[in-house]
Parts: sequence; C-alpha cells; structure tokens
Amino acid sequence: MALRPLVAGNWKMNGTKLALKELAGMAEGYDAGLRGKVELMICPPATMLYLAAAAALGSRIAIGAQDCHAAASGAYTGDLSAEMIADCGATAVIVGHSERRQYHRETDADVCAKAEGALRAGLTAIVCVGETRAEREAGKALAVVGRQLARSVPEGANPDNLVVAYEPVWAIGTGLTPTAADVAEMHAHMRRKLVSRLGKQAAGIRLLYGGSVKPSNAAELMGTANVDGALVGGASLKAADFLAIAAAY
Ligand code: G2H
Repeated sequence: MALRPLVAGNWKMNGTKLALKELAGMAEGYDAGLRGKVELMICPPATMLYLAAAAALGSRIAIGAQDCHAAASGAYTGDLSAEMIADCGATAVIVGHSERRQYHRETDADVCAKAEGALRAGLTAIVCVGETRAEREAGKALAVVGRQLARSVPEGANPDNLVVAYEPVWAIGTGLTPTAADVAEMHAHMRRKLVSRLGKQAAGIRLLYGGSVKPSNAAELMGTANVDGALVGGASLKAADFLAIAAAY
C-alpha cells in the first residue's frame, strides 16, 4: 500500500519571524503543483509557531512543534505543553529527536510520555528513533531502533496520530547518509515491529527517513521501500531546496 508521503521540515533553533518569508515561498510552490502528491509540514522554533500556523492557513502546509512537555499544564518553567502547541494552530509535534535525547538526556520513557501528551492534545506525534555510529558499527542498529520503538511509541498510537522518523544519529547534519539498502532494511524492521505491537493498522503508519536529506539524494531515499517521506533539517530552511525535495516524489 502506498501511503500519502509526508515531507516535514525541522527548522531546529534557526530563524526569527523573518524566516516566515520562506514559508510563504513554500506555500506558493506547494499550491503550484505539489499539493496532490505529497503532504508538507514545517516545524519552526516555538517562537514562530503561532505566526507560522496563521501564515500557513489556506496553503494547507501543516505546522508542527519540535518538542513538548508531557504534562498538560503546571509549574514547568520554560516548557510548553502539547495543548499549548495545539492552541497555536499546530497539528503535530516532533518528540525524541536525537538532539533532545543527547543534549537534554531524554530517555525512551520521557519520549513516550511526551508522545502520550501529543495524542491527548489531538496532535500527531512524530517519534524519532535512530542508532549512533558506534551502535551501527557494532551491528546493533536494528536492535537499538527496535528497542527505542517499543519503548517510545505509546499505546493508542495509530496511522492518524503517529508518524515515526528513522534518523541515524551519525547522518544528522553530517552530509553522510546510509545506503538505500540499509534504509530499506531498517524501515522493513520498523514496520514489522509496529505491526506486531499495534496490529495490521500499523501498515498505515508513515515511516520517514531523516538525516542529511537534500535535493540530490531525495529521489533515491524516497524511492526506497517503506520510506513514506522525509524529516529534513538544514535543507528545509530554504523554500527552493525544500520544494525540490518534496518534488522528488
Ligand atoms: C535530522 C535532520 C532533521 P539534517 O536531524 O531532523 O537534520 O537534515 O540537517 O541532517
């Protein structure tokens, strides 16, 4: 079954509201011919969520956040709940990105709690998983990612509220990418794990590849079995690059 592809841009900690002009360029290109083929999403910094959601209105480019707190509200200075993100007009949130796991020491249990928060607030959770270079070289990539999936994906996940992004840590922002065969092997593994846990419906959960996706490698990655889209970092900051990746479908 071919799923409707999703190309999501993760702007990370880049940009001020001036960057919204890139979003306008993306909306223009999307409406000019891509809309029927692929879903687009931009995940800007939280400071831009409200403005981005308002700017994206009408273009049907979805807006997502890059992280959320697990709780709905409370004394958590500096944090944002999934409910607040939804209140901005966003429809999704990335959880468990390796930069959060690495720099904020987030565990699989933390990621699962955040994903539960996302589902509670009616958002789609984009759960990120991926092995380090040492884990891949030790032949442990499939086991590591299988374990992350088992522990990070919440009960109640389904194709309408869950997207999984496979992002090998060693490929993020480095220009390195795994071979298409490695990506195919990992995505087939993730699909099997999700189906065995969540049942046949998990065939409809979109599995994105992320890590140094750019216009020059998008077609090969996107043409790989069980790759239902991309999570794009650096190359999502400019409308021309992001649209070229989306057009690779
Ligand atoms: C991986 C990816 C976006 P980049 O983090 O999530 O970033 O495409 O810059 O490697």
